[in-house]
Amino acid sequence: MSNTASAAPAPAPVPKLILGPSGSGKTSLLGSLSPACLGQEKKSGVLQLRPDNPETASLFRQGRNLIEHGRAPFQGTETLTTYEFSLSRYNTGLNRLLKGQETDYKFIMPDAAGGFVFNSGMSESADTRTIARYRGELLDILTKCDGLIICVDPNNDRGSGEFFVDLPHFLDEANVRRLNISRVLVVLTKADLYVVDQGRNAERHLKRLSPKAVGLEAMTRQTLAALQVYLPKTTKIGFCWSSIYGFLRTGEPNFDKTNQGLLFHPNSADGGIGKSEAIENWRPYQVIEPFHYIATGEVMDGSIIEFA
Ligand SMILES: Nc1nc2c(ncn2[C@@H]2O[C@H](COP(=O)(O)OP(=O)(O)O)[C@@H](O)[C@H]2O)c(=O)[nH]1
Ligand SMILES: [Mg+2]
Repeated sequence: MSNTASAAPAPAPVPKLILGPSGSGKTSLLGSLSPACLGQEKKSGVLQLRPDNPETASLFRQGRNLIEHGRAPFQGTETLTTYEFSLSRYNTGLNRLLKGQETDYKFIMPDAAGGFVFNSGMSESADTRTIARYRGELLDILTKCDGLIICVDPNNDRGSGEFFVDLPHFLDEANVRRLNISRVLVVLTKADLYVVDQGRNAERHLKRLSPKAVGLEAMTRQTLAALQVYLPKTTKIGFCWSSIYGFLRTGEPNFDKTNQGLLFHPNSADGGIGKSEAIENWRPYQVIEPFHYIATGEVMDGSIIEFA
């Protein structure tokens, strides 16, 4: 065989990791990425989403029902689940010359009930062996990954604290000195809820609120500094808003506080609206952008404020 060299498999892509306190909206964000990608081909250019394990395939299937049912149908995970998926981009222009026809980006998201990931969240129902294995896997991904998304719910001023104390603790206990992460993105989830009192002004109001200022307050500047100890000086840190429900064209959140779901959808109590109208109405706010940024380093539509 003369061309064995060219037939060698491409090296496995370095993973990107998604973390965040329990209840911060990780599963919802990932579940809604699937319908968001389907509906926004033009916006994302040529990004394609692929589940890499059965759990993720199932989550993506549930995600495609989001509009039909009007709410994120993602139950809290009872067990430790690791979601794995890939985003691939068909390169055009200069990128195509430099990187070839397609680039694959691999993402991993550990998810579990009750925080779990670190000491303070440990569930009493899980056995120590499971916890040890899980922590080992997490450490392995943390030390390998080159991009990190941290989900933070800015509406919850109590929930995130422990997580941000525990993450540096975890690294310290494991004797980690430096992570090889080139980009960290703090995603402020449930943005619709943060401005829900603004009515039709909500989307406009949100655009004026700095995700960096709100993000630093939510996670505190000190905990960011504690994390930065483990990051190279060159690591870029970004902040962005995100909402899986998004905003109607009138500017108000497409979120019904009473029913905890979309304002209008085919199965709503008042008889609902047609599916195509519901799809037309559903404009998730910056759901693709965080993943696109962590994968490529490119900021779509000014969605992300970079810090470092
Ligand atoms: N209003 C609103 N609620 C959200 C959004 N994303 C998630 N939620 C809700 O927040 C809760 C926790 O979300 P979940 O994805 O389970 O968080 P996880 O524990 O980090 O995986 C659920 O009740 C979701 O429906 C959002 O963009 N807007
Ligand atoms: Mg979850």
